[in-house]
Amino acid sequence: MKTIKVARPADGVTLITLDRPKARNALSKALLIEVAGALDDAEADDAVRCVVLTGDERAFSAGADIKEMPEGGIPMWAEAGRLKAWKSIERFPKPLIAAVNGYALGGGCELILLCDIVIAGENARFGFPEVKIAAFPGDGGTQRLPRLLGKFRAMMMILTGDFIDAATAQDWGLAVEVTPVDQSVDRALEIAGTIAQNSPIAVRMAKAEVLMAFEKPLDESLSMERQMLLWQTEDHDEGIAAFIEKRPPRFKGR
Ligand code: CO8
Repeated sequence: MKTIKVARPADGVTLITLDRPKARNALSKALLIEVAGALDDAEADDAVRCVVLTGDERAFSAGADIKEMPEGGIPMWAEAGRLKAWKSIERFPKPLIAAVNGYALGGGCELILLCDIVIAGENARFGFPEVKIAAFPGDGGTQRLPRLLGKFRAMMMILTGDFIDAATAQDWGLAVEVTPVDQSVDRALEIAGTIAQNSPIAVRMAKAEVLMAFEKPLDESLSMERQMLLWQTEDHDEGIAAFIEKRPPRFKGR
């Protein structure tokens, strides 16, 4: 049975909806593999410029599927299928926008940390409750959260397991905007639509560059920025020509 829904609500935009409402969209292995597969499809399809990821109004995702956690043997985080799926999501090169309503916990929050823009519905609750089941974030949370929020806020969330609300998430920089619950997906789609108008190659390079800020020393990433040679793309020539001729650009992604 499918655990996600995939739609194309607007030109250039794919919408992936996590669809295990009865399990609060817990990240079963099957669901993670389906999300990774949908992103692989979106990557391969030149017509897709941006992807929005969402859950339902009660939960974006309540995290790793606790009912799939083994009592012994290979720990869940080291299982090959899950690891491959996480890697695929992590490496998705096009913009990924999260529209988050309800709970975004543990692995669900780690999934958000792999997104590029986060829109939160007013009822969103973000948290890392792993310590409450004698675990800790195992899909990047201990590393990405402090890079994003700083040490003290990350420690507060990870060590207490307490949730933060949408307003706090926005204040701390985990969400860029807060909307009424029934508008978060529409707002994310609107942003996706704006991104879809831009040159796909420039957007892709810009995403890669911004991510470097979290991964590489400044000298190295500044040098990479210069090396990207964006001005040699056909789209850049088209962008300049369109500006001078006062017409909309026709980007081809080359
Ligand atoms: N996994 C599996 N099932 C879940 C999960 C989950 N994470 N969360 C909720 N469910 C299920 C419940 O068991 C329940 O099922 P059933 O109806 O069959 O009893 C159903 O969803 C509805 O749940 P609730 O009745 O509890 O719904 P509420 O709306 O009252 O509460 C909460 C929602 C707050 C989300 C609550 O369900 C909860 O606290 N869930 C657990 C959240 C959590 O601890 N997440 C972190 C998981 S661990 C993780 O993500 C990373 C681990 C990495 C390393 C692991 C190494 C071992």
